[in-house]
Amino acid sequence: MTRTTPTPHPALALAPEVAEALAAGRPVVALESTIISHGMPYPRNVEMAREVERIVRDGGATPATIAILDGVARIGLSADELELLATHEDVAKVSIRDLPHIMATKRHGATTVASTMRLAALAGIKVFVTGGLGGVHRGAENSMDVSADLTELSTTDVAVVSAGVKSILDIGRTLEVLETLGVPVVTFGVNEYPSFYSRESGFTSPMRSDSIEELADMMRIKWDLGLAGGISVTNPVPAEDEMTPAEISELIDQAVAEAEQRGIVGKDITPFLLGRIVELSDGKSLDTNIALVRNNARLGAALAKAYAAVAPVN
Ligand code: PSU
Ligand code: MN
Repeated sequence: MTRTTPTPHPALALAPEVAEALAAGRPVVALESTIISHGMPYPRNVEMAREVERIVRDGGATPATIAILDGVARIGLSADELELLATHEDVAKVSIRDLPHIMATKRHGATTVASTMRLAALAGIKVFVTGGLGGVHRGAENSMDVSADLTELSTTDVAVVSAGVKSILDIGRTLEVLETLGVPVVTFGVNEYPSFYSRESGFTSPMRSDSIEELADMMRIKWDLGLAGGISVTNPVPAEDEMTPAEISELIDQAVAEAEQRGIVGKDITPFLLGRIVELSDGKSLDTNIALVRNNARLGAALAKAYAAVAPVN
């Protein structure tokens, strides 16, 4: 049987190795860039970006970091381009609605979970690794601040590997919205839904799987049934790297209070909170963040390989 692969959307610029891997039906893992430009300080951000690509390669898959450079949607970046995203002072945070504007004005943009998912899907990539998902913000019952990551998960056929939802967000309401949107939330290897920095959240995960092959089967079955949208694969931070809720929760409360006092709203909230938590924890939260992204890259590469083995031949 010969495999023909869907042609990537013509507006995208694929790195040659990514194009070759996709054409051959080999596993590819998408990676986001907001985490580089707006999620971590330099130089740890670019070190993390390079290391995650190496982990994906060591796991037998091709990494494809996604960003907008000079208005072009790029799938797979060079080392110099990762450095640019980590250092350039004018890289916009680009979620779904920002894509047309950044592309029309030919600027640089770092893509969030939502926009990375969409561009990955347009390229034909089915597995995407990140750190944390956006979600329902605390106080969203008044502010209506709900990340477009959630609506994107309801429509775009990509499995997103994350370490859960940070408690800078309202985890319970985020899980409720994901249920309403028909998004499977499946946690790998444990019953409790993790909260990014911690393996605990106080919420039981809606689903659990102990096998990567089973996760790949969920992807195949969901899309074969015509159930549009993604799957949130949740991978708890390794125990040796976690910060307990007792360690982190006061720092988060303080950062959230400061954001409120300073009137920070909208897309600036998440980068502000992440930066403040790194400062307030003397860098410990950054170590945890990097450790959980590494861990997700290992699972994502294995999942991309397992899915390539069961994916339908087009
Ligand atoms: N959580 C992190 N690091 C990040 C983000 C979330 O630990 O960098 C980024 C992701 O790109 C995510 C985005 O998609 O923040 C969500 O932002 P918003 O709430 O504005 O949609
Ligand atoms: Mn928001």
